[in-house]
Formats: sequence, structure tokens, C-alpha cells
Amino acid sequence: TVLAERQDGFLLITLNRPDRLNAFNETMHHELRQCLSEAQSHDDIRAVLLTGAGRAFCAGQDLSDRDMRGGNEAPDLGHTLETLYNPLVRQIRALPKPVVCAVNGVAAGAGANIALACDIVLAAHSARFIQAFSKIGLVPDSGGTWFLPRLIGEARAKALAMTGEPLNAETAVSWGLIWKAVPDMELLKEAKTFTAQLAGGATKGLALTKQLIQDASVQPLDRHLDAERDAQRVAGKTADYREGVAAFLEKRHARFSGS
Ligand code: LHQ
Repeated sequence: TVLAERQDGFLLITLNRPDRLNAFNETMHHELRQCLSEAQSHDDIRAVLLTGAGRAFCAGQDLSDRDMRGGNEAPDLGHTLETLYNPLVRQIRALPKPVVCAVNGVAAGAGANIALACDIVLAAHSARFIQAFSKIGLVPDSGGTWFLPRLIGEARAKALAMTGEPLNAETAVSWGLIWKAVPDMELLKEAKTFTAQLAGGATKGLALTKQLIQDASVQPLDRHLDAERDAQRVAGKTADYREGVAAFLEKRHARFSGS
């Protein structure tokens, strides 16, 4: 249900249930988390690119597992979040490497919010972000009610969440929800080039940057300045800092090793 392929310094992960628009079942959760663990534990994987097979990125939870017609008891969705979606979002946010998401088509429900949990989101012009939850009586999960107001403000967050209206890629860019919209035919190529560039970066510095930016929204400036001081102290001891300064002084491109 998930394809993983090592590329130019990064791991390309493709959600692969195209006939169900890559909706999540339990197996897909486990396989995706396994791939992310692999990306975390191998030093030669220095970034991740997440995308979807076929015409969609991900339609969220597979609702065909959730048929309650005929009086079946409603499952405990809190348990589903606790055991499947929340660990996934936490793993993406904690991964000490850049995670790029190439949203190749519709991203609905948890699929939209897992995209937003990634560090940098590129989307095909035809992609749509849909907070589909309200249409089935649920709340936006997988971090949706946390990411949306931070990225686009409460007014737009509430309207998207309460209406379930699709947001197109270009509006998503203009609102600051995602980084870039790209012509459909160019998305994967551009996302690969982009991720390869990040993979060639100063990985430790990028990991510290990711952590700092994530922590910023839950920390007062005074404490955050301390956190930047501590992170810079660590970054300043990396081989990549040494190489970056040497390359600057020698007027050449830096060759970062990730250490
Ligand atoms: C699907 C799905 C799908 C199964 C398309 N499941 N088959 C977390 C915790 C626990 C439980 C509950 O939820 C959550 C988080 C969530 O993610 S809740 C939100 C779940 N997702 C949705 O509500 C989105 C449902 N899908 C749609 O609204 C549409 O399919 C979208 C807008 C994504 C795409 O529309 P279309 O482009 O018109 O495609 P389609 O609807 O024709 O779908 C194509 C096929 O994919 C179709 O199957 P079929 O056999 O008729 O070809 C759909 O049934 C199937 N599919 N989403 N989530």
C-alpha cells in the first residue's frame, strides 16, 4: 500500500491505493510509519518526499471500513487517532530531516492534514485541499485544528473546517497554507529536484531549524532566543558549518556531508 524508493539522497514514499484515492487503512498506516522510521535511521537518507499514486494524494480515512449501516456500533475514533494518526503526525514532525510533500491531486480529511504536517508542501495546480470532516459530522484531526489557524488564521481556518469547501492549490499558496503550486505535469520532477537539493543541505542545521520553527508557536520570545542560542551552538560545531564557511571564502559551492 506504500512504495518506497531511494533516490538522490532522499527517500521517495508513495501512498499506493489509487483505486481508493490512497485512503488510509491500517496497513497503509503501518507501512508509511515503517518507511519514515527507515528514513530516520539511515544517515544516507537526508530528506523525505511524500506523494500519492494515481490522481489523488490521499482521501483520508478509508470510510469503507466504517460502515455503520445496519446498526453496527460506531468504532472508537479516539482510539484510531491515538494509535494510528497521531503517531504518524508526531513522527513526521519529529523526523530530524526535511519532509517534503508533493500533493498530486485531491487531499481530503486526514489526507489534507498529513500533507500540512510535512515541512514543505508543493501541490499540482489541479490539487484540492478539503477539510471533509464536517461533511461526516467529525472534527478536523491529524493536527488540522492546530495547523490551519497557525498557517492561515482563525477566520479562514474556521470557514474551511466548517464548510468542507475545497481549496485550490493557487489559493492555498496565496493564503500561506502551502509553499508552491506547480503545473501537474511538472510536479513530481520539480519536487524531486527540490528534495534532492534539501537532501544535499546541511542536514543537522536543517533539523535544528525545523525544530525551532515548530517550537516557536508554543514558546515566548525570551525562551525561544535561548533555544536559538543552544541550537546555534550545536550547528556551529558541525562539519557542515566548517565546510559552508570554507566554501564561501573559497567562492565555491559547499559540499555538505550532513554531519
Ligand atoms: C474512498 C474514499 C475514502 C474509501 C474516495 N474511503 N473510499 C480519522 C479517524 C478515524 C476515522 C475517521 O476519520 C478520520 C479522519 C478522516 O480522514 S475523516 C475524512 C475521510 N475522508 C472523506 O470524507 C473524503 C471522502 N471522499 C470524498 O469526499 C471524495 O472521494 C473526494 C472529494 C476525495 C474525491 O472525489 P472524486 O474525485 O469525485 O472521486 P470519487 O468520490 O468518485 O472517489 C473515487 C473512488 O475512491 C470511489 O470509489 P468507486 O468504487 O466508486 O470508484 C470512492 O468511493 C473512493 N474513495 N475517498 N475516504
